[in-house]
Amino acid sequence: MVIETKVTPGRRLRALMECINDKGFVRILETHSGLSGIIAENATVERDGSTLEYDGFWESSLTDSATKGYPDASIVGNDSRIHTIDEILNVTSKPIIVDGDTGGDPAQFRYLVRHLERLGVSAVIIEDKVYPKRNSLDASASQSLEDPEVFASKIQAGREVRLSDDFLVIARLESLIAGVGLQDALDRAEQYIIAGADGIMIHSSKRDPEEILAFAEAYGPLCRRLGKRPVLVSVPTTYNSISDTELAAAGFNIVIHANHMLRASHRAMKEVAQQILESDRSMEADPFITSTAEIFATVGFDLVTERDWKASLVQRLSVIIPAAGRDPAFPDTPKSLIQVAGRHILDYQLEAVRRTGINKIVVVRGHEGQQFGTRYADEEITLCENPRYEETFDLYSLFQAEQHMQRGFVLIYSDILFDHEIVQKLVDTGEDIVLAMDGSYQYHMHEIDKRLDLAISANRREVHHRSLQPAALTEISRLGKDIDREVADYEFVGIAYFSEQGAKTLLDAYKDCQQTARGAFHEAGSFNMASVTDLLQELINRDVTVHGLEIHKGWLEIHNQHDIAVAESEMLPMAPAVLVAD
Ligand code: SPV
Ligand code: MG
Repeated sequence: MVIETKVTPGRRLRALMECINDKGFVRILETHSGLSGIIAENATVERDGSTLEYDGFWESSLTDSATKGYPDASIVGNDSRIHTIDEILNVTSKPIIVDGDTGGDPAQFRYLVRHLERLGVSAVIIEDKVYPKRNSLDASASQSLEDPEVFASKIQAGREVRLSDDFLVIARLESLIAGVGLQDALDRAEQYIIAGADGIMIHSSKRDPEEILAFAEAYGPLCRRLGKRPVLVSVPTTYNSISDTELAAAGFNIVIHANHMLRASHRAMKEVAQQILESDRSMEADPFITSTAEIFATVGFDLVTERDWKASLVQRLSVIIPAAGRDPAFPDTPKSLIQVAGRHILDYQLEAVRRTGINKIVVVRGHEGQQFGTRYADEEITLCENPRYEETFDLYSLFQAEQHMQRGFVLIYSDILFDHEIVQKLVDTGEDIVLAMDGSYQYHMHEIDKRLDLAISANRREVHHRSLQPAALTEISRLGKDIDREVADYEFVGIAYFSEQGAKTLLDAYKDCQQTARGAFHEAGSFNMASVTDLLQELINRDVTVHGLEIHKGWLEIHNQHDIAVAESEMLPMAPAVLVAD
């Protein structure tokens, strides 16, 4: 809801008439602010197995004025009204009907119509009274009717200036309010319909619906005579014993509950203001007021804080790239510095990582470490050293960056190209240890006889079949190169996220194993020669949950010249870091 609400002005504008054509009648609720709009938009009731809701909103002159503390007497100007309308539009998606008062003079009305149509308002209703008008529900107010010809020309002016027929110009008859009777209302209706009115609103301040029902009854034959039937509108404020369903059955297409949200809040505010004074504190008012948490949720504050939290989480993270090892396929260069389309793999990695918002990037160098030279000194990466790269493996390299792990980190192998979204998705899971897992490895051509980092999922069956979920989270039960390709569910992509807690768990296990591990360590001959996957298997064995996030495509491992050729061919038409491998 709220900022997540997505509708274009044109789509919203058309939705009112589409809904009337679809259902025959629409139920409209008054709103006077963004908050009342959100509440009206989301109100639902279950009845007879279906969900009832409002089809749109009424932006009332009475309640817009009252919200500002003003009487409804043409005092609040159009600019202010439009400001309120815009507030409501901004946080809702349903159609809005605007109470245009008398519309002002034809020139003013033209500008109003243009503005409302551009905003995505579906209809404006103007009343045939003389400016400045007085609210219709006050029996003591003088109600001077406009000359019907003058009013009809105003309707025409509004229709001429609108850009599409979807925007409705509705004429409101005040004959019954002014006490000049049904026949005057019918005569005026005829004149306004001939002038092109898209709808007729018949207003009444009687407690009994009799006179508007009499109008509705005469409206059918009148329209048949005129050969068209503009939509018929009712505002049952005083005659509210009649139901919406009964009004629809009588021929009304739009039923407007015109001021109830404001009146409800007025009563509630008055009572609570009184209560606090009486109790000398606010505690007694608590049962009558909404919790701040619900207000936050209603206006989408929780989404703001959630995003803040995620953003700050990402900003605190480091990326650690162990790049100390020697790859026999590229004996003369650190893997990070392998060239793909004229740039180092590390360049692509830095670019992708920075797109996630992570600024702290740590590279652990070893073999041919001097080649990093000064090239990356200015690039704000931190270099760590693994001088024992010949007698150790990637786990040892990773922990040479131990001081950069504390606030959580992302591990990225030095020989992969990847889409930055993979990193973002891992962090977004909110889990402590999450590995990016490719579920499509079985379908890949692996021309080299490389031993892949494979994984078995504890619940693969549940995530295997087709799913609307763009990314499925699973629990890893086994990880390593010795897993039979036939039984493996995934290939580990070489990107893993460790939250602050996840990093601590990993670090504790590492320290522990450093003290206790003797001889072979999982798939490695010794703890020194262990891979990160060996320590992750150790965690799994210690009942730590290691999650896998299933991804498809978006990464490529550079293992030989063929991989480089594939990467280069895919990059040609694309931005360098947006690589999609298959
Ligand atoms: C409004 O809501 O401002 C209206 C309807 O114009 S009524 O108050 O009944 O006149
Ligand atoms: Mg009004």
